[in-house]
Amino acid sequence: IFLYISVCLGVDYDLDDRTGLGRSFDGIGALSGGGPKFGASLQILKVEIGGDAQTTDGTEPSHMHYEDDENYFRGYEWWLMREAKKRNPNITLIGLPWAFPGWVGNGENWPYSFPDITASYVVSWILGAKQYHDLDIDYVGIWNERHFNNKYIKLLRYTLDKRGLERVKIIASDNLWEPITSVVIADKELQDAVEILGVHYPGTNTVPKALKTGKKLWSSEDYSTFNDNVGGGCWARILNQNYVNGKMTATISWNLVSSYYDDLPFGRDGLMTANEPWSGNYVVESPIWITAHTTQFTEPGWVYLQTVGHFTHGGSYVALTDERGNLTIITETMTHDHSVCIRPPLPPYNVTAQNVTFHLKGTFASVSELQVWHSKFDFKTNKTVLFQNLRPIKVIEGSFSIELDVDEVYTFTTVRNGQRGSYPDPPSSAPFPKSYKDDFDVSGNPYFSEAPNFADQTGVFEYFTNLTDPGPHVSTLRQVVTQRPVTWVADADQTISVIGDYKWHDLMVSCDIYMEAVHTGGVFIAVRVDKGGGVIRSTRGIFFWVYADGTYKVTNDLSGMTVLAEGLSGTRARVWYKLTLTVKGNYASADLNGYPLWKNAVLWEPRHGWVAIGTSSFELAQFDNFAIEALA
Ligand code: 147
Repeated sequence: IFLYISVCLGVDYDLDDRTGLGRSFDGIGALSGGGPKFGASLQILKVEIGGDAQTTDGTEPSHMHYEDDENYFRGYEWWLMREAKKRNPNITLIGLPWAFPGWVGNGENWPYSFPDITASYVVSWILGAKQYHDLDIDYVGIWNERHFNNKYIKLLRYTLDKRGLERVKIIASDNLWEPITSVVIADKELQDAVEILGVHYPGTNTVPKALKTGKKLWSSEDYSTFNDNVGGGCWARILNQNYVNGKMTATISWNLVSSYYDDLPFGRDGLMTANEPWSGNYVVESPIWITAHTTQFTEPGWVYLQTVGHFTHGGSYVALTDERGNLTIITETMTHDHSVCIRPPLPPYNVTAQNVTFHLKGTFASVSELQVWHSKFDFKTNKTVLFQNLRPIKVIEGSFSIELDVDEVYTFTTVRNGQRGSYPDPPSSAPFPKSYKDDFDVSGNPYFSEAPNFADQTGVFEYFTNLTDPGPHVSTLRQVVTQRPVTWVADADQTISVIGDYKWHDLMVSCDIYMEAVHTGGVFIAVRVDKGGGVIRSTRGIFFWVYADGTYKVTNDLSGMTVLAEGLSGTRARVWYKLTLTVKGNYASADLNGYPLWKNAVLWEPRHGWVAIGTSSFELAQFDNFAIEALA
């Protein structure tokens, strides 16, 4: 009877500002978009400060490959930030390094031995953003999920101030709550240098000490969950509960868009998917619409009410105000199994259907009507609805009731300009073309420094113009990293960029190659390449190498441990050669400049994988007239 009454009559929840407000909201964002009142309407864009090293699904180029080098037009992040600002001029921008070029570490795999060099390197990136792209970076981090260093953080603050960048604030330390929290508490100077305590995958919780610092608390990286409807559920739960449980006022998704090959690590762990540049197909997944439930009806600078919390029968609610009478309430009733994120483990809990009554008090007592937006995940049938505009709800004498089912998200808001937006259907999905060519001939200043569809896994491959070469190889692709970077994970000792369809097994690949390292140079083309990302060192495949010492090799792995064949090739540096590798079933063969060099190498594993190009060490080398004919 009690249960019956509680379900029937519901439970009451006050939304009240008379006893003061909660923390100021800083936004919802994603790593590496925007758009006021359209789709996800992101409020924060966080990007990697490229460090020439592997950082999960590939490498991103540094603005300073070498000590005497500066270029603020590499990679895709500048373009991305500019496009984001066009859509939302107020979007908050954050930069964070995962890795650093080798010279920053001066030979050590460590960025803090010469902290002044590291600080000036990072500040250069912020200055370049302004000078070349008119982008104001708002926040900068230390070293993603790696050690921080007191002296470095203070020096970074000092260097920013000295260069007129007082407005750029520091986030630390993009790892766990500790040790940064204790160190900040113990060191007054560090306290002044750090603006935000940014933590990764906090599982919606904080620690008492972090609250005691009085700093803003952010979930500066979160989500990383496969973007199906359970991923949407994860995102809905943490967006609310990161504040309710952990007083975190910003949540940033790793990642923004899954625009990398599905078979690289953490495939489809983005808010949406767009990973077929050859077809143009993309999929707007549920996390986009879950984001909109908050972002379309709030702005950074709005303030959470203190009266936020958990519903009696599971789920949570938050409420925010602009302190000028507007009110936005977001509820979520995600069940455990439909909202598990990649990490940390989610302790069991129960959610059931329930009737809730909100009482609007204080400033909000006079609200008479609220706009209603609704999502409901249906895991049994295909009746999931996402971000639907329902009829406004009347608020009678400051109160309204709503029947909440499980796995639902509602927004109740005084903000009237939310919109689902519309867009034409994307092109259909299609496999990577079986016949593919790139001569890397890009006229003028190409918009991107990297060639389409190539995904660098160690080293950086860039468009290059041979100013002194009158011949056919004026425009090439060049591997440019010449020293092992200060790494984030274990990059290979070789450089490698992958391309194509992971399912390919029988194919012919050809490429013109040019070694620049005299005597020590080496380059390869490869097929059936089976791994990328953080495990790149153990990648296997069929690798055809030629060396500047006049030899060739066929190996079964990138590291060259398993040699299938070797011999003399007569190859040397500073001469162009055409390499052709053909693999069918259990046999491989290769041509050099159109003449057979070796044949009938016997292959067992891997059975399929990407195509790749690369070099035998961190060395300069060029590639041209790349071509694939996939047979199956
Ligand atoms: C994070 C990284 O910061 C991201 O670049 C990306 O790699 C992301 C993928 O989920 O993961 O790093 C973590 C890797 C492992 C754990 C936590 C964060 N972990 O095992 O707890």
